[in-house]
Amino acid sequence: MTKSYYNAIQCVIALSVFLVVSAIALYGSPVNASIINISKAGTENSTFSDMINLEKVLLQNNLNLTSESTYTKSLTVSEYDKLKNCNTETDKRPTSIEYLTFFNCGHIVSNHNNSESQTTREFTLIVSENSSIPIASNGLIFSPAWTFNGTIPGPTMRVTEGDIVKIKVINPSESNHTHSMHMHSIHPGDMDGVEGPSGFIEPGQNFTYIFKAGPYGVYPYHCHVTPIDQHINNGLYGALIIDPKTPRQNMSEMVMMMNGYDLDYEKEGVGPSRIPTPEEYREDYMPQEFEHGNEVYTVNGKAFDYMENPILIHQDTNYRIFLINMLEFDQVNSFHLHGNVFKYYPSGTSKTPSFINDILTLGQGDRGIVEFSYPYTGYYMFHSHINEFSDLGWMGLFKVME
Ligand SMILES: [Cu+2]
Repeated sequence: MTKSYYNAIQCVIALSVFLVVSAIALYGSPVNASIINISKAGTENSTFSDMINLEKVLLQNNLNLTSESTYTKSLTVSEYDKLKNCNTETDKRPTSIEYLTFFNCGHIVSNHNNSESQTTREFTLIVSENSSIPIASNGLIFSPAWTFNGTIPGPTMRVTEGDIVKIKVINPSESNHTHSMHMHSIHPGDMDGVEGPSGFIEPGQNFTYIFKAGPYGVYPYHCHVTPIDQHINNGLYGALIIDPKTPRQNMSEMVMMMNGYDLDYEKEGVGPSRIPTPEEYREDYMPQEFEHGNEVYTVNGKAFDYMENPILIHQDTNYRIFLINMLEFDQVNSFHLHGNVFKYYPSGTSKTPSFINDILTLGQGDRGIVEFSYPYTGYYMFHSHINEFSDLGWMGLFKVME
């Protein structure tokens, strides 16, 4: 890390300490404010300063984590959604800070058939090819970005295993390209976003993807129209969380989507999206070498966002990260947590961790669940251990308080 960054960190720390002290003086102990009843999660008004937005968000949502909660009675859909911190403002476009804890659980339609109840969750994703996305605090704007619902990454859709999921993807008539949505997880081929109508939503058209959610886990979704690297680089992707019917251990949860931006993709040329023909090969002609590469790397869309706005968490408290790698052009990405180790659940498809580590290396599209608790207070970095990526934006800070 460069000296200027250490200086920046010191400034951030000094400013944050000042804000915290001021907030405590004004509003009382943040520790007391953070302990709220599970049944009130997501509805309690924060008593913390608005100046530290993320702290407010996390304090609002911090559940009582002193017990190792297990669930013996079955929860209603609305109880479970409250526990999962589902945001009711499904039309809202979260900022990159809000994105961390912003779960869109869709519009719920419940059907009761005798003793069986079936939950259907409906989502709408509207494509834009003309979005402007702030990707760094220095004023850098990614434009024109292609987005689902106006943000990069697109909305985090959160459902429960067994739910019927309906995702309507609208490609407006102003678009110049065909798009689609391909989500990982189990579903029929005609809902896969590749072949047939699900794979080619032309401008002015829409398609509704319908599937029964399963298995539980954490998945990416993204446009699957060729050249896919262009459609992904421009921003058409997001996270899909399928929760188990019986909840995981209760803890505060975050989404971290690792991505990058090739800012001059169009100038460098679109592709490659095909192999050479036999004639081209015989004539010693090979398609142009494309040198696509990212100039900016982030977690959740904006470079250095969580360095400039450290994420407040508490000592001896459990946290869960749904971590997804949507980086294009680089073979791998990594996640390293300072001063700690974490449990890792590949793809989140098991409740038993596969290993305990302080670093995780993921290929394109790979993802999983990270869980940890800090025994000591202090500031701790999390970042790609590929230091080029860190220097170009992919680093953040946890501020661990008592
Ligand atoms: Cu597309």
